[in-house]
Amino acid sequence: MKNFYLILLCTFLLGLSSNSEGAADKAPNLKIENAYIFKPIEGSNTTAGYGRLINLSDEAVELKIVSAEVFKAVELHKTFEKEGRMSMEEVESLNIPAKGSVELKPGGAHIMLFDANRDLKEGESVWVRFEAGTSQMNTAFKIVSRGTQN
Ligand SMILES: [Cu+2]
Repeated sequence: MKNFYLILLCTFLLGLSSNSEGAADKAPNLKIENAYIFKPIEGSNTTAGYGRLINLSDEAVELKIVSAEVFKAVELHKTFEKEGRMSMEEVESLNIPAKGSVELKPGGAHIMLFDANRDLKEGESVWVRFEAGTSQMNTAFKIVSRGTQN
């Protein structure tokens, strides 16, 4: 339920997000495992996505989010606790250490997806585009129901 509250909070933080269509070069030294997006709750078209970001290279990477299929705007968010309440804020990028990984998970860092232009079905996949330095990568995120993943 805490996460549900966070999602609601995010609907108030709607901002503008860039949607540039750049070159789709692969970023072979990066991969995202267990990538999933919660199906938006009834009456909402905003949701969040998670997964494990893995950097296979010898250099740290600053990962940014570029765009997502179906959704009008995307942001990277970090969650923090302030005076006993969970809140979140947009961050420009996430640092993934050399040969390291960062876990996006409920209650932690996540991708925030705004304004879906259609209903999403459980089990379908949505492409999300990320950028690391000069390269970009697309990753398929699976739509799952809240409660089936943690
Ligand atoms: Cu958020």
